[in-house]
Parts: sequence; C-alpha cells; structure tokens
Amino acid sequence: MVTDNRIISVEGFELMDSRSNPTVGARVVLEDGSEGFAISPSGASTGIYEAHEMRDGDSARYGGKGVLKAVAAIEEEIAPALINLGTDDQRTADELMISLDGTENKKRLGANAILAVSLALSKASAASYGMPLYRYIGGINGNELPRPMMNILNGGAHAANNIDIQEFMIIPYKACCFSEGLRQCSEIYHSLGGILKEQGKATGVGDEGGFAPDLQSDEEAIELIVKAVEKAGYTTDDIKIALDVASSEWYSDGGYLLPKRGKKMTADGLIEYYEELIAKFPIISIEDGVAEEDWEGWQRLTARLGKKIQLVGDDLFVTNTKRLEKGIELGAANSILVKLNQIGTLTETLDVVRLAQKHGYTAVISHRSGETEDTTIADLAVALNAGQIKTGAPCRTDRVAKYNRLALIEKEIIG
Ligand code: 2PG
Ligand code: MG
Repeated sequence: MVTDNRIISVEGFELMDSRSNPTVGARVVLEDGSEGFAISPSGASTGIYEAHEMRDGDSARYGGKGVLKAVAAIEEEIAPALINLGTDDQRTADELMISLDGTENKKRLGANAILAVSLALSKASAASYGMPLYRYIGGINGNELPRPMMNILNGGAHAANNIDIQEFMIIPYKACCFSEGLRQCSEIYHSLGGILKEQGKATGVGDEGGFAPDLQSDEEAIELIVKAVEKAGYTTDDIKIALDVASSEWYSDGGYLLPKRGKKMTADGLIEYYEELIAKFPIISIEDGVAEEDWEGWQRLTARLGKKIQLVGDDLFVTNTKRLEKGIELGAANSILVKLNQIGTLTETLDVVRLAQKHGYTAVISHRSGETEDTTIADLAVALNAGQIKTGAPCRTDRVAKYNRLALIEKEIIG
C-alpha cells in the first residue's frame, strides 16, 4: 500500500547502555504524527567483520566512547536525506542511508547511527498503521513465539571470573509455549543461584545477567547447570543446553589460546573437546566453536558435528549476506546468529534471515552484551518465525524487557 505519509523529523540522542557506555538513540516522526524510537545495542566480543560502531575517541568524555559524532551524523546528514521521504518503503530508506554512508562497513556515518534510525523508522511506520512491530515486519505470517536460549552462567569477555567459555545457556525444550519456558528457566536460574550459595561460590552476575563464579573448570559450569535443572524438578529431556564458546576471542597465529586458563588448543582439539561435551551433557547448540577467520576449522567442525547439533555462526557471519553466502558454499555452520547492529539496517537483517532460511540454516535472533530497554529483537523473532532468541538471563532489566515483551506478544497472539 502506498500512502503519502512522509518523514518529517529525525533526531539522534546520546544515551546509555547496560554497561554504562554511551549508545545512540533515534526518534523518527511522520507527517501523521506517528513516532518511532529505537536504541542501538553494543557488543563486547565483537566480530572483526562487523559494521562499524562509531565512537568519538575523545578521551575527555566517557573514556573516548562518546557517540556525539554518530548523533551529529544523524542530525546533519541522515535527517536531511530522509526528511520528506515516503515511509512505506523501509528498504528505500535503508538503501538511501547505506549509499549516503558510501563505505563497505558503514564507517563514515556509523552503523550505530544508521541502525537506530532504521529501527525508529520501522516503529514509526508500524505505529502509523496501528500495528505492533512484529505484525508490521512479519505480516500475517509472523506468529511463532521463539524458544529462549537463556545465558545463566557468564564467562569469557562478559565476566571477570576464570571461565573461558562465554555463555552457558538453557533451552526449555519441552515447554508448550513461551511463558511456560520463561517460568522453567527462571526457576532453574534461582535453583542455580541457590546451589552456588550453598557451595560458597560467588553469586554476582556478568554482563548478560548470568552468574559469574570462579570454578575448577569450564565443564564444572555445565555440571552445575545440570544440577540446577534437576533441583528445580526438571530433567535433561525437558531442558537442553547451548554454549557460546566465542572462540574468535581465543584465536591467534592460527591457533587458540584460552586466555583465562592459559591453555593452547588447535581447532581439531576444540572439535574433539566439543564432541566429548556433547556425549556427556544435553548440549544441542554450539556457537562460534571455532574462529571467524578459521573457515577450514568451520568446515571440519560442521562435517563432524553438523548432523548432531546446531552450529551457530556469530562472529563468522556477522549478520552479513556475503559472509553467509560464503559459509553456505563452504558448508560452514548450519545456523546464523542475527544481531541487527552487526550489519546496521533492518532491511539487510531481513535479507540475511531470508537467505539463511532458504538454505536450511536456522536463525537465532540475538541481543548484544551491551543492551538497553529497546525490545525490537523480541518483535523481530516473532515476525520472522525464527523460533529461537538469545537474550540473556532472566535477570537485569535490559534482558528481562525482551522476555516481558515476548510474554505480552504471546498474550496478544495466543490469548
Ligand atoms: C555474542 C554476544 C551476545 P557480544 O557473542 O553472542 O551474547 O556477545 O554482544 O559481546 O558480542
Ligand atoms: Mg556469540
């Protein structure tokens, strides 16, 4: 449908994320008075091929992490280009911003600036149609609530403990629906907290709300989770485990150095290690098992484990169609992690998910470790029938906001 509704204003804001770092917000207002507001998230274990997150580099403010330049890019360049544009075509607006930026990785205007505007525009358009965002993006077909992958124990770059693996997630595999899965995960989260307390271990949390104790080994983290599952009254048939190894963080000189334990490993050593873990524990998904540059390692990992479990490419694909095309061609991974700010526009994100689904790759919609109250990814997961969302522990409002949004969507769709 084409209307003559137009964009009348685009504003940028320097706001704050969950790690107390500045991030970019944007508001788009349409001629009919509809408004959309969105905030870009920010990663810590970022992939080297991600779109560029623009920071000021002025050490006198926020240790150089200010985003006033990105805000200026919105107000001085993006706004004049978008004002008066019709709003029915998100793709046209996103492509306009991409060509205005003119670089391969959005480094001139900043993907953090472009994404905030792209999402704010989609929300303004949804509001203008009187539709929730998931319905505007997904149409009448976007109805499936995702299963959460909840990161209840944090390590790697997201915690100051001695665990090398970044994320230990639980999946409510048998839950009938989203709200039941949410309840189960929350009960297990509390059960894990209780076990850690009983054992005299730290119960402080990491960046994504999962506990972050020091442990004997990374494997002990999985043992504790299995205990927590059982103590909460569930079995390992009900609840499965997913890991985000985030091994790009370990990659150097063609090998892997697990920084906290100081252990050196090869890609084949890692693959064997995963095989052992899968044999012992109910692990059904491993993300970034090998590094973003190690295509051969990915091919071997996929050949070995790709029929048994989900192998998710995060740093490997960076939500980028070209990198996913390469992965499909080489037989690397069987799933893609989807993070809007890795690529920088809603349109490109939708394109990459379509490509993945066409080639039988699953898509896991994901938060970043630096988040805000923005809940766009909850709507996106439903719009795309992705079936899976990774958005942290049921702890910290930046994570819980997404779960609460999904609970509301479930009520709307299912009643
Ligand atoms: C990841 C993410 C989110 P970050 O590696 O998958 O959990 O972390 O945002 O730090 O890249
Ligand atoms: Mg990851």
